[in-house]
Amino acid sequence: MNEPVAVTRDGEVAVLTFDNPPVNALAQPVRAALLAAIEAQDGDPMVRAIVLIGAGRNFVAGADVREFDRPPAEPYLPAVLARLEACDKPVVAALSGATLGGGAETALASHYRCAAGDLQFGFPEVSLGLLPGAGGTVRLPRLAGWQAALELMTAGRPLGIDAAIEFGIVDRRVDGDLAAGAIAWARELARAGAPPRRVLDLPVPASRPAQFEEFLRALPASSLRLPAPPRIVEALASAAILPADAALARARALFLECLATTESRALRHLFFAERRAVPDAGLARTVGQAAVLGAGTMGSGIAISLATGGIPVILVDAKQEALDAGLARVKSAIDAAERKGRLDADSAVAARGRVQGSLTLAATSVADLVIEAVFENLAVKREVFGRLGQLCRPGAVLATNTSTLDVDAIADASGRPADVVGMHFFSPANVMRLVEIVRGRASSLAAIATAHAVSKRIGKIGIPVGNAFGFVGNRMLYAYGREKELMLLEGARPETLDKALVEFGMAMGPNAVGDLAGLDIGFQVRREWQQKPDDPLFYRASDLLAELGRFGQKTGRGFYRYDGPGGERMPDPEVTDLIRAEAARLGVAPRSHSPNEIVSRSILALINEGARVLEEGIAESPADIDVIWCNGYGFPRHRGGPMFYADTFGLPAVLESIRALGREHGERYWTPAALLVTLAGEGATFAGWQAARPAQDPDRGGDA
Ligand code: 3H9
Repeated sequence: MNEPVAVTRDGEVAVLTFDNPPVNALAQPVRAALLAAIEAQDGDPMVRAIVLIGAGRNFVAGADVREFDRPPAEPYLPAVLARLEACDKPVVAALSGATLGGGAETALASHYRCAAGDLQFGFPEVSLGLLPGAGGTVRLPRLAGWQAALELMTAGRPLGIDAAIEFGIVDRRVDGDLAAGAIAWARELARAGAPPRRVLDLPVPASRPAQFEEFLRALPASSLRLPAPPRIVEALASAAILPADAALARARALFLECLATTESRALRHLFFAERRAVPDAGLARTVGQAAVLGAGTMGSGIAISLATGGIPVILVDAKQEALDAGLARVKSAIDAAERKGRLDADSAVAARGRVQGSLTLAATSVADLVIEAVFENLAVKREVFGRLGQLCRPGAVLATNTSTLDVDAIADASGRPADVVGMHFFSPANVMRLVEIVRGRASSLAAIATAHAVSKRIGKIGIPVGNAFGFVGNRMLYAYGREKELMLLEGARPETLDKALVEFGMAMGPNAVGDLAGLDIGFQVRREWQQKPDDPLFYRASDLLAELGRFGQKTGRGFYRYDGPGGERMPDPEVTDLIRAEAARLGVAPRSHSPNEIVSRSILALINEGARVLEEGIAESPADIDVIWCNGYGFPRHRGGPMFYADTFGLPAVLESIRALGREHGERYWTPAALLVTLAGEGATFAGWQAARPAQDPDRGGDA
């Protein structure tokens, strides 16, 4: 095994190289080795300057997040960085790639900073429910000022090299070999007798006392509900008035407070759940050319993702008009990404160059991966796959983007079902990161691995799911939505339901989501759904509005109306009247609902269905369900996803609440899932159940 901090010498310059793959995280052995190396080099009379650098692409991506769930182990990072800063010889940090969190703090505790062009410097702690806990809140403002520190640390977005230089964080850019450039500069500094330039010795920039209060008030309500953003502001406000030592201690205390919160545990859970390894990665086939069938919103969204992710794509549609519109959507999305700085000019040119259009299905014959995104109808999809089976070259992976149809029935029509998988993207596909990867009965391991590898390559999170109605996400959505539909019939207003669930943390209320997606879409799905519950109340409110042509935003009316001057969403009393009359016709007695009841019924329905999906093996793990719901359906990340949330709530309490709902509303929808009953009886959790299971070997069928 490599030394976690390798020490080499280049004349009078000692070079300390972080070497802890994959991202040089500051795990305990790295901290211990850094401390020992600094002490040794500081005491060595032959050494006149020190360079810190990372092995591989990154300097240091931060603290080792895995350690946050274990008892703390010395030496702690703040103490190590204090020793680094106290070093009597100039320390030059040579930054590259991910220089994040504790890595950025290590850079700030160094005396001089140079960087390569690929630098990503920032403080992503906020996305883990944390604040910079090793001096970042005290050191950064001394270089970059208060406003920059407030913005960088509450947003968590990293800076590139130009901005880092502009903010005074990085002193110089090194083109060419970073180590050589840093060593030459360190030698220059040593020979010129340059002193250590300690950031903590720099003057504290002026601040207005109200500045922090104003910044806090301007943060979105969703940030203020989280533990970290207000504490980040508090740590910075303390740094503006307290002596450095006291400010460091205050920041550390706030960091430890954040670390202990359920919200931070939830965010850390998602961090690892979202970085699931690609299954059978070695079997993935090379994809040099893709094709997308159907140039509608979904198809063009997928084409944008492929093109910006580096995969050439042919967008195919039978109609010239639809193809032109699709290609225009692709171009305008890439232009917008360039305008907003999400793509640099060269990458935007390259992405535009990767997209071609075609009016003929035969164009798919050159593709290694075909993703079908045509009309959601089994007969149409089977016909398309029949032709793809003939046209596509052997080994090409054929993916369907169906959201509810039977992947096996589609695969069988191709005549080569081993090559077929589902890739269920979420709309807008160029924005949403989730892809459910559906294994059909005959899908080969290679086809599944290819779908996962492509998802990762284009920056998406691919989650494996089984082939059952609605897969994981939409199946659970039906349980969640069922309750709000019943509450609508019981007299709850759409806006009241939405408000309660948004306050719980959902990105949007379910009625607003329905209007955005189009109520006609679900209506159509339910018409074709063979095993739909035989219940006249099931989704009756949505179906009624769809029958009346109120499809949502696209028709200006749905659960809300959108016909004001700015097209903004407004409550519509007419909807309440319509649903009330329908409820009376169906004999549903009106009642009132507290926000608490709205949230309980919706979220408990979701959890109970999640437990069923697990017990049936449709989802491989509770963590997969959490990733699906947080990335595809706007479940609040700080609650960790429905199954993590159930664990924090306590499964016995979840079970008892479901039973209580059963007593009140009948057991038709409120029979607890068997898995939930078992786990609650054992005092166990979903996470514990997962950890105790043998490695998954789902029946994936097919050959490799
Ligand atoms: C912090 O620093 C607190 C401080 O204030 C100090 C307080 C005292 N720890 O994302 P990838 C693993 S908080 C442990 O797929 P990419 C990851 O799990 C920390 N492991 O690669 C995966 O493992 P595996 C602040 C980590 O190239 C592998 O590395 N820092 C960590 O797409 C590859 O990850 C952050 O929040 C970590 N810190 O992206 C940075 N980071 O191979 C978080 C990664 O077993 N990291 N791993 O599946 C990132 O943003 C991205 O990983 C990065 C690379 C941009 C670095």
